[in-house]
Amino acid sequence: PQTIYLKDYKPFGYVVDDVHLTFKLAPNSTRVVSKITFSPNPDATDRQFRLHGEQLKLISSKINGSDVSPVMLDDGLLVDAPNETFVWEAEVEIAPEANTALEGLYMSNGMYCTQCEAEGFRKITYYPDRPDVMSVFTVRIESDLPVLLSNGNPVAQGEGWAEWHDPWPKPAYLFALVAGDLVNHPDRFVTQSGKDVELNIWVRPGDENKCAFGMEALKASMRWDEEVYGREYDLDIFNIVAVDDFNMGAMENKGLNIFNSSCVLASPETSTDANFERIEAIIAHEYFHNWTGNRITCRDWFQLCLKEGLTVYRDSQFTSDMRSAPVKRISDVIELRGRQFPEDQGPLSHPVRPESFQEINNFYTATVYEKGAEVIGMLKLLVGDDAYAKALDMYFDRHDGQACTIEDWLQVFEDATGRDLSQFKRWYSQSGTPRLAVSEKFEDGTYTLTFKQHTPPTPGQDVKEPQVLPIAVGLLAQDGTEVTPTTVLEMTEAEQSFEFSGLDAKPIPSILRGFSAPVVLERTTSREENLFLLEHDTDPFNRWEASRTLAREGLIAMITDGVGSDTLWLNALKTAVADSTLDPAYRALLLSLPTQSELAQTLFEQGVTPDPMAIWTATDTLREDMAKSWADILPALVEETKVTEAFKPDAEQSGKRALAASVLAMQTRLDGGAVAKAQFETADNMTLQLSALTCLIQADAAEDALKAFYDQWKDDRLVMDKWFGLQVGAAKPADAANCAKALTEHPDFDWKNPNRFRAVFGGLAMNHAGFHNADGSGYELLADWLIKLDAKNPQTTARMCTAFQTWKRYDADRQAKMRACLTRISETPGLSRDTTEMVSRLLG
Ligand code: B3K
Ligand code: ZN
Repeated sequence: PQTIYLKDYKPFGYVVDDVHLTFKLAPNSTRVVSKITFSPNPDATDRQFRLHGEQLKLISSKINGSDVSPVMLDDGLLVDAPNETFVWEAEVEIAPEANTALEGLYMSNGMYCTQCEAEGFRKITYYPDRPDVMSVFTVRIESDLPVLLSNGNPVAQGEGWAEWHDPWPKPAYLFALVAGDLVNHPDRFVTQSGKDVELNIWVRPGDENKCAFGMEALKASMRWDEEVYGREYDLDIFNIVAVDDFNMGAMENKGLNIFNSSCVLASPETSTDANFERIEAIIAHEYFHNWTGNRITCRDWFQLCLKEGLTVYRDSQFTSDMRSAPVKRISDVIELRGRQFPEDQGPLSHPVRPESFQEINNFYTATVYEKGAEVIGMLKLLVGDDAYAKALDMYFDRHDGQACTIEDWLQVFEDATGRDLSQFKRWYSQSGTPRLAVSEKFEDGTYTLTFKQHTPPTPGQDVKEPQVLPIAVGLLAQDGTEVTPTTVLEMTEAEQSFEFSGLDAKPIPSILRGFSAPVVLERTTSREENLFLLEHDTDPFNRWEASRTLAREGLIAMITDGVGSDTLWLNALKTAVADSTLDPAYRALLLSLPTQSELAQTLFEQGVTPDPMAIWTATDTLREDMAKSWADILPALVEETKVTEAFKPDAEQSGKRALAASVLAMQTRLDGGAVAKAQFETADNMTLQLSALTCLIQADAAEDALKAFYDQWKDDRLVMDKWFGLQVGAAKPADAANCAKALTEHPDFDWKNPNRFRAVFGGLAMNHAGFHNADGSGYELLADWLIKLDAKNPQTTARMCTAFQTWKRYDADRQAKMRACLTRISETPGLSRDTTEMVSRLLG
């Protein structure tokens, strides 16, 4: 496969003045007629007229009304074109029903829909399918289906057809079309300047009772973007469509967002609190793209973080405002460490702005998204809130309607603040997670913190330069009072010291408050100091971090030295968890343990080969000890977390249920599942039902409940995804692969549906000790199915190959087994470009 480089960027030889598309829909023979006006691009030197196109049957092509005979290429066509404005017309035939890759125009349960980002439009018609080519689109859809949707505003419709016009110039990746037998959940929104916008969520008949929450989230997002960023919606109508077969979460097509049904449909009976929160965030994310992504888009795909990092940052701000800011921050850091750190520390490591790729779909990663958002958070911390607001206003002002780069983005900050951001820019170009070592000194009333930063080599980058690190620090006195409130230290050197003078006694530092930079803090803090911070830190993040560190260190000691649970920590944590003045959601996070994968990574970094089974056992032992030693506080926690009002998926109730779920897990260890069984039987919402079922599975007492759950929910696809996923995810290590295998033989295992495939195999990959079971059965099963899926759906296959990204952490035997699986995948005849690239990077 061909490698594309950032440094090779060249503008297209022509600009597109307008696009007219007519779709004559038919499952196996859809005709797409295009009429596009091109003019020479004054900014380009190369006037080659080459259009992208894949899997298209060209019926006819004309320039200025005369037939032309293009040179047909593997990935498009080439024609002699005039060096002046001209009209290109083409008719192509495509087969949506045969499209199992779910990219381009495809069918899902009788409904037509599209997914064009990143390079799917070229499967719809011949076009310069690149984000810097922007145009106004007019679309005519001809079909007998009752609902026909595209971008922009509706222009006209009649029996069997509809026309849409999108006045905002956009790249082809934001094009969308939907046609189906759909019903809508309608609403309206009046923008801050008084414009009335029609809102709809379109779903399959039967799902209309699952739209209300998403609609509220949409309106809240629209209001929030006006209030916080001054961004108003810009069309007469905003449509959201739910589709069952979708490769990712959702897509921000202009005026017509398309969602994986799992990311928009919600009801108390079928969705957990976590589902509700995720849906709210994704609806916000896609909506926020209207400005950060659509009005201002990316020049090329290397700049993906320009829209994704910023939009993730914005959606996390939104969630912090809607719910609890500390809880959101901690959850984001758990995610970052769980998904981005392993990526950045393994063979798939790449910069936030990659410099080359073979298949761009492989770079919609935690690094581009989540680390990309962290970079913006650091920038805001460094320049301050006011300067951030000023820079953003300038960004929208200066670049509206353009396709931009990271250079444009940073320039705005330089112009707004007068700062030189050339060193900061390394965050976009250097891959890997910086490690930050700290030492301290106290002398004559002056406390000195000395930091050393170091980023280990990553693929293609052996040497790293120091990065700008905003390090938020607070100092506490021995009695727990704060002597120095949070101060942001700006580290720019490889090694740098910061002094705090005028202190009476040596303080206790609270370093990297709020996780102010995405680094690994290498500080051997004594157990006493962490216990102190767990009790006294005023920064909620670092208070949580202290407990997490104690948990991790305790578990590592149990694994490597065979010691018992850290009872001092368990007691301190018990006090915090019993403290009813603390937010229940926060307490639930306080008592969550580091993941087994995180423990494996820590051991690996300490030079110890992680044994997944030993990690599982230590975790299980600790949970057992926690349940036993906290038995006396459980009844009060049960009382405190009872929700008596009607179900609401808000921060308050979901926090209580989150804490209650942890309590139930402890109770189950003590009573074998009696309380969980009762809860399962009486639960009137999915959060309670599922937490009970999880406990029963872990107590080996779930046989009846699993059957009852199946009977109750067999007709609800999204709930059945949970049923599939939970069984594998919660299976005992030795059973996980067998469980997954048995489920693949279940009649409801529709493996071509990405949600169902991910339920089973995502569940397996997340079951650390199960996936890494010593006999290699987890690896083999996953490899078998990845090979099978690749022939149908390369994108989802390639993404799931990341299950192997940590293979170098483990012992020689496991490494050999994983390498053999990866090699077997790579040797599959006809393997997709997507999976080929992933496997070759993984094998390094
Ligand atoms: N921009 C889309 C993701 C497209 C993924 C293409 N493989 C959704 C989002 O980030 O909002
Ligand atoms: Zn996005």
